Amino acid sequence: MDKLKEKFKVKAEALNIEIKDIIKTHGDMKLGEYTVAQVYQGMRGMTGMVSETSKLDAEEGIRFRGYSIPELRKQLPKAPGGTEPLPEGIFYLMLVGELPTTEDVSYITNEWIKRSVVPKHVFDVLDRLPVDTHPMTQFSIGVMAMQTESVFAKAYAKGMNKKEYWEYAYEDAMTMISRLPRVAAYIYRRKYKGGVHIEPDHKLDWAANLAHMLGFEEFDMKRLMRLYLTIHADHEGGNVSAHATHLVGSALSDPYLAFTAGMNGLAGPLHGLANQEVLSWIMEMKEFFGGLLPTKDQIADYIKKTLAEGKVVPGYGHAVLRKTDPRFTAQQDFYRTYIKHDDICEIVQMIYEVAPGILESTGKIKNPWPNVDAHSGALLVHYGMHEYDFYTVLFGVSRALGVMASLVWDRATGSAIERPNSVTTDWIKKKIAAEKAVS
Ligand code: AMX
Repeated sequence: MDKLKEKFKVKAEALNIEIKDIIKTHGDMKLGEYTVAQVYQGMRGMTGMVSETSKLDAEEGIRFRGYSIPELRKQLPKAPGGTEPLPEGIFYLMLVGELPTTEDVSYITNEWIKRSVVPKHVFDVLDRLPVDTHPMTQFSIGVMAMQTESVFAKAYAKGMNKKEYWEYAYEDAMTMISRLPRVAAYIYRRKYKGGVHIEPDHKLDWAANLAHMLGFEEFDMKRLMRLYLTIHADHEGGNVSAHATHLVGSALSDPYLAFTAGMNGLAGPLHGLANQEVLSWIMEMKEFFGGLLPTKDQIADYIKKTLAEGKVVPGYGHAVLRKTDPRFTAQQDFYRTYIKHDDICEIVQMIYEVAPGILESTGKIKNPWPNVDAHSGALLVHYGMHEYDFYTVLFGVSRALGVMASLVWDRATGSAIERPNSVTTDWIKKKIAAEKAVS
C-alpha cells in the first residue's frame, strides 16, 4: 500500500472508532432547530452534514484542518525558489489532517505525475464538441469521459466489501486529480489557441505544469497558479460544488460521476462562474465610461445601475461569510507584493472601497463584502489570460482537491446515502394551522 494511503488508513480507523462512540453516546443530542424560512431559503445555517476537510467561520473565513489561509501561505511547503504554497500540500493536509513535510509534498507531486496520462478517447470526445462550447461544459464532459477509468466502479461491479470502498475512492481521486490540469489545458488550447497543444513537463509540480500546458512559462504565472489552486480548494461541505459532489457520491456513484456533479454546480453564476462574471462586469463598466480608468464615483454609479437593473454585483456577498473573504485578502496581498500596479487590479481595489457601503444601504444583502471571485480574474488578466469564460475551469481544478479528499473520507467513514425530507407548501400550511390550533 502506498505511504499516503497507509497514513490515511490509520487516521480513518481511529476516526471511525470515535464516530461510532459519538453516535452511540451522543446520538440523541440536538444540534439546533430550524425554521420555515430556512426550509424555503436554501437551508441557510442548518447543520446537515459532516465534512472533515475544512470549516468556515462567518467572521473569520475558512480554516483547513484548523489552519487559516495566512498560516498556510507561511507553513505549507513551497517549490524550490517559490514563495507560495504547493497545492499538493493542502491536499495532503485535508486528506490526513497534518501539515506535510517537503518530502510528503514531493511524494504527491511524483504520484500525480505517474498517474497523469489522459486516455486518448477523452481528447477525442472533447474534439467532437463545437469549439465554442463553454469551457465548463467541456470540462464536465472531459471528466465524464474519464469515468471509463474508474476503479471504484469496476470493483463495485465485480462485488466489493464495504470496507474497501475508500481504497478505490482514493485511487480514483488521485488519478482523476493528476489528470485534471491536462484536460483543463487541452480545453484552453483547443478553444483559444487554435488547437495547438502543449505536452506536460514532468519536471514541474502540479500547478506549474498546468501553467506550462496552458502556455504560460513565466515564473510569475506559475507562482499565481500555486496560490490560486491552493486557496480555491475547499470551503467546507455545504457550498454547491462540495455538496453536489458529496450528495451524488452518497449514492456510491464513483468519484468521477460525483465530481462532475460538483462541477456542474460550480458552473452556476451564483457560485464558481462568478469569477468570469466579475471580469465581464468590470470590462463592461470600463467601456461604459469610455475605456478609461473609472473614478470611485463612476464605479459607485455603475454599482447602483447594476442593482437598479435587478442584477447581482458579482464577487460580492456570501451565503455564510459576513466579512471580507480571506481568499480575497490573500489575492490582494499577492497583488501588492508581486504586481504593485495594474489598472484592473486598481479597479478591484476601488470597487472594494465603494461597493460594501452601497450594498449595505439596500438593507437586504446580508454580506456586503467581497468573496474570492472579486479578485481572481484581475490577477489572471494581468498575466495575460484574457479568456474570462475559462476562469471557472481553474476554480474547478482546484476544487477537486477538497471535494475528492472529502469523498475519500465519506467512503472511509461509511457516510450514508443522503435523503432529507421534502414537504409541500400545503403541508407547511397545515402544520401552521395545527400549531395555531394548539396555541
Ligand atoms: N448583488 C446584488 N444583490 C445581492 C448580492 C449582490 N452581490 N448578494 C446578495 N444579494 C441579494 C440576494 O439576491 C437576495 O435578494 P432577494 O431577496 O431579492 O432574492 C438578498 O440580497 C439576500 O441575499 P443574501 O442572503 O445576502 O445572500 P444569499 O445567501 O441568498 O446568496 C450569494 C449568496 C453569494 C449567492 C449572493 O451574495 C450573490 O448572488 N452574490 C453575487 C454572485 C457571487 O459573487 N457569487 C460567488 C459566491 C462565492 C462562490 O461561491 N464562488
